[in-house]
Amino acid sequence: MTLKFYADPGSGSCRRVSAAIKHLNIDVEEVFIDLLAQQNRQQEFVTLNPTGMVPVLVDDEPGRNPIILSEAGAIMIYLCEKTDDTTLWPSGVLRFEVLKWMFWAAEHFRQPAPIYFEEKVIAPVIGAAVNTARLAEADRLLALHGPILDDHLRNRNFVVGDTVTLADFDLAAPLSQMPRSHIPYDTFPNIMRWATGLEDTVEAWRTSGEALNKRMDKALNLSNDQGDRVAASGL
Ligand SMILES: N[C@@H](CCC(=O)N[C@@H](CS)C(=O)NCC(=O)O)C(=O)O
Repeated sequence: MTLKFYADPGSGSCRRVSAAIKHLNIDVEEVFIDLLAQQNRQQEFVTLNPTGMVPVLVDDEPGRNPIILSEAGAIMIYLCEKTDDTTLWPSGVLRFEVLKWMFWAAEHFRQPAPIYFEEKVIAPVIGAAVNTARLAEADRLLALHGPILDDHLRNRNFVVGDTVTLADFDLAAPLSQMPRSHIPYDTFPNIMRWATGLEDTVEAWRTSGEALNKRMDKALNLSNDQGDRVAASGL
């Protein structure tokens, strides 16, 4: 096996990659990086990714130096190119549409989700006061960017074209922690219809979501001192 996928299944960013791996039916060796145990801070992992963040992919083919990639978007594109996929990563002008939405997801749409997660999930676990100013900023960002995606999805089941692409995974990932963070995406009916449709029709997306929920349920069922580890983990 040449591909090693370093991930914690509780992470929405890892979910984007694991859904792509499953959808493309790629054989990888999964290496569990337990964020609760701070394995992402151990030297061996930081050597792979100096940011100390999952996911990471290592492609170690004989006869050349290993390719080490972090950033879920880059990893997903790499895997599509490696397998000559043109479904998740379509060719021609659609590819640039996909790329546009992936950049927009990273720079705009995904921004409020970690704030909600930290303030609504982590803060209560560690007994910290909720930072209402941060939540207000998250609400402002959601009110700014949510309508853009909601309008785009008005008559669509997928973000680009008529089938699932990497743009869907990148944009749907921040909804992954919604059962816990209660970020109010449900004020956007087209976003909710599209997200529900993805869960219902894209098996790889559904199963990666089930794995995430299972991991999070276990992670949050913790005693208080372990709660500090959740906070430090950045899950
Ligand atoms: N920009 C990165 C973000 C990855 C990320 O935020 N990973 C989180 C888990 S969702 C992580 O590893 N956090 C650990 C930490 O911050 O210590 C990507 O798109 O892959």
